[in-house]
Amino acid sequence: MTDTHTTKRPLALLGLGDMGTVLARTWLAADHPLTVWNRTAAKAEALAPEGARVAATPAEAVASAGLIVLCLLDDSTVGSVLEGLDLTGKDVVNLTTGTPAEGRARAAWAAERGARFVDAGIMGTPAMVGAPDGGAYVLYSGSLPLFEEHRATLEVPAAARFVGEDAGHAALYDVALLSAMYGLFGGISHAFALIEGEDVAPKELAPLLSEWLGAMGFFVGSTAERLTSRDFTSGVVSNLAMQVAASGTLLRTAADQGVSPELISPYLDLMRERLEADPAAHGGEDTAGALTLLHRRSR
Ligand code: FVH
Repeated sequence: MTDTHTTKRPLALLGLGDMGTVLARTWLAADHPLTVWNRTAAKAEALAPEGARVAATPAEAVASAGLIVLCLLDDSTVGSVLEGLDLTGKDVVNLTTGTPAEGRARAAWAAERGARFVDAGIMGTPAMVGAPDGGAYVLYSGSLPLFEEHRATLEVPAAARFVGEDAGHAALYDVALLSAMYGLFGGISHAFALIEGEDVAPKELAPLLSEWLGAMGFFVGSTAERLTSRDFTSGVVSNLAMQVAASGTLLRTAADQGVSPELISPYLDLMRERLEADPAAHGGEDTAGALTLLHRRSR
């Protein structure tokens, strides 16, 4: 049976932290029958006036519905909260952030207990979830039948994107996106550090920085194409040799401004290493070629 807004089946939500509470409120506002449980009971009881049924224990919450949604601190908390409960015939959706390995292990764990399982990664903050045009979305992977059956319910708080039947893939995409975000935050932080102490207000740099980062967004698609083709040289406009030479300017400016290069030097070092390995072969490449060194380092 496909879930629609006219057949709102009950769901249970375990975990009412900042994110879980917002999720609960969006389902309640959309008139979904909702049972909630939280370790700190006051957070669950606060939702009763909005229509939530409050479960005294995780077992009571799990028994109340076929769809069980988890939004807990981490994977070990999921394991401890669900320990010993009867999950036979349940559909478990895990919105708790974890690693791909944890997602796969939790899927196997759920299957052993007779449950269907989907792991998920929430791409958004609590303020973005449930807000019209808030921009949040949730990555899902694992049981496609579960996802399709409950899609309408899952789309109430935020848009849903199914990324495959490997239960580890939602976490993989999630961590990839978050990792890119922190690289971006690092570069932005370095840029603002450079102007500190100068007669430049952060608000003067900010619009130029936003515009520049937007213009550099092409690197996402071009890198994907180069990794697919393994062609790092065709159509290169700013080659590795030039960029390594220019990186000296970045490092000297950081030194002159009294700013540690620690947030940008790892990528600059990687470019230099790629070039120095074989200047003739790699000097004409796009910088995307440098990332081929990363896997070797982690092994
Ligand atoms: N908040 C955010 O911006 C991000 C957005 C992206 C996704 N993350 C992940 O979502 C999960 C929940 O995040 P949260 O923001 O709700 O986190 P907290 O407010 O810290 O709430 C944690 C809940 O977990 C419960 N909990 C913690 N430890 C235990 C335990 N040992 N046994 C039972 N429950 C536990 C906690 O209960 P309480 O402290 O209220 O009693 C909260 O319900 C998370 O994976 C993020 O990475 C959020």
